[in-house]
Amino acid sequence: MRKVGLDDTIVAMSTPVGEGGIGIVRLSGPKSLQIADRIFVSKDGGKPSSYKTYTVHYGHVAEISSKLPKSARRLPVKIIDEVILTVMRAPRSYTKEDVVEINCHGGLQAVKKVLELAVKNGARIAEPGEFTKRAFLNGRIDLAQAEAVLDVIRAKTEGSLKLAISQLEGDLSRTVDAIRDKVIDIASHVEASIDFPEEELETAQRATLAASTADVIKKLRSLISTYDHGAILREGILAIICGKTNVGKSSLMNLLLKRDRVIVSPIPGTTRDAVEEMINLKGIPIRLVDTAGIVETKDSLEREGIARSKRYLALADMVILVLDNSTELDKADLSIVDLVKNKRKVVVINKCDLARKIDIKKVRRLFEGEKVVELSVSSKNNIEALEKTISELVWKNGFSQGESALVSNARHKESLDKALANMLSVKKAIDEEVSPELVAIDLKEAIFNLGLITGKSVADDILDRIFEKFCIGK
Ligand SMILES: Nc1nc2c(ncn2[C@@H]2O[C@H](COP(=O)(O)OP(=O)(O)OP(=O)(O)O)[C@@H](O)[C@H]2O)c(=O)[nH]1
Ligand SMILES: [Mg+2]
Repeated sequence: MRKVGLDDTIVAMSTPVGEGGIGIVRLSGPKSLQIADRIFVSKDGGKPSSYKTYTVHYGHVAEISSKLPKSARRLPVKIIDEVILTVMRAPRSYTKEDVVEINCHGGLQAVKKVLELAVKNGARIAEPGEFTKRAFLNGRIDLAQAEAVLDVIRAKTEGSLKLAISQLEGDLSRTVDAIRDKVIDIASHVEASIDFPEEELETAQRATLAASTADVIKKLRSLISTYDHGAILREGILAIICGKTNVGKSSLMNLLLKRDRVIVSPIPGTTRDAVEEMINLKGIPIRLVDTAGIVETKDSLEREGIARSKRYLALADMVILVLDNSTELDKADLSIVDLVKNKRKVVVINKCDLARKIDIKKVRRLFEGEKVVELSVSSKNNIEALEKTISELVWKNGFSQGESALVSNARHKESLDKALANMLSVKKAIDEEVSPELVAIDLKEAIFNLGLITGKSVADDILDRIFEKFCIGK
């Protein structure tokens, strides 16, 4: 991302590219109202720069002749679109700057023309995420909240949305800042003993510091432990349906997707390529992958498909291993059992509507301690049990959302891990009665690392990396 200041006025299309009911062009910056004056002709005769904040006005975006005297009623030379214009004055706007939003008719051409006209009159096309970046730089939201904006946009399930909104509201930031304040408090005591050497850390003081440090460590550990859940809600999990050919993997994929996405047929080797789709299973975003049945084959196409299945398996967070109730367990089944040995998995015995040939006792022995669900995709029997089992496996340590702040972003987790390492080293130094100078260094680092999360300490390149993931216009 280009280095940009806050002194210019940016413009972007804030709705997705394409046809829609409306298309919104958003301006933000010190010249937003002036630029709007130059491109908007209202029905009420007023000018955007004279409008009150949070007011909505009907009119036209048009090329306006600059030759007319200022006092004359401005006449459009060329009308571009019929629009609704909203004014949100600084500091009560998304960016804390003067913001003008123009609701155009939702065709690409109209929006493009309005954008061009705004640029011609002094605005600059915004970088991805620049509106949100300004909201951060102008102090309306902190960095973790800015990142949550993107999570809200990308939320895959209700659970992901709830988490993102909670972070946008500042729940995580408050928790992190509270821990950071505690570390600052510890650091101030340690610094005092450096500045006044006669106040060398006494035993009693050492004990208090050790206790506060232990408390911070406990809080950090507890926050870090929420990452497993948080990351699942934010990123989803990768679940792979695997098994030998013809056991009903694609049929199961279609059933869980609730639509006929993949081809199902009685011919073994139907699925040649891995097919990935997102599902929402009891609020868990799952990237579900149907794979080619794994068998020994001389067919080169099928072999490539199987190689793909194996690559996917290596990445899987969870495996749904499908066996066929109506056939005996054979070498093909057993070779896959071996492949998924160390994976978190659910074993599905499909086609339970047909006469049993599979040795169920042997299956249970093979997968001792793991979940085995008997079902029939054809008769939709016991599917609810499968969904429940998958959900229990995902939340294997039990989980009820909403009780505390959750960490879901890998960047936040990394900073918390570093801060924890710093604090463990502080604890060790206090216990070993190391000089306060050394303790102070680790404390400073912990404060820095915690500050990275909310953006209290942050480098430009980190900012750039965060905001370039955003869409233009946000
Ligand atoms: N009776 C019965 N037949 C089923 C059931 N599930 C799937 N089938 C049938 O089994 C055959 C194979 O199903 P698919 O879903 O294509 O199997 P697959 O595992 O994806 O097969 P490959 O892609 O070839 O590896 C089809 O004829 C399905 O209609 C079931 O629960 N009961
Ligand atoms: Mg298939």
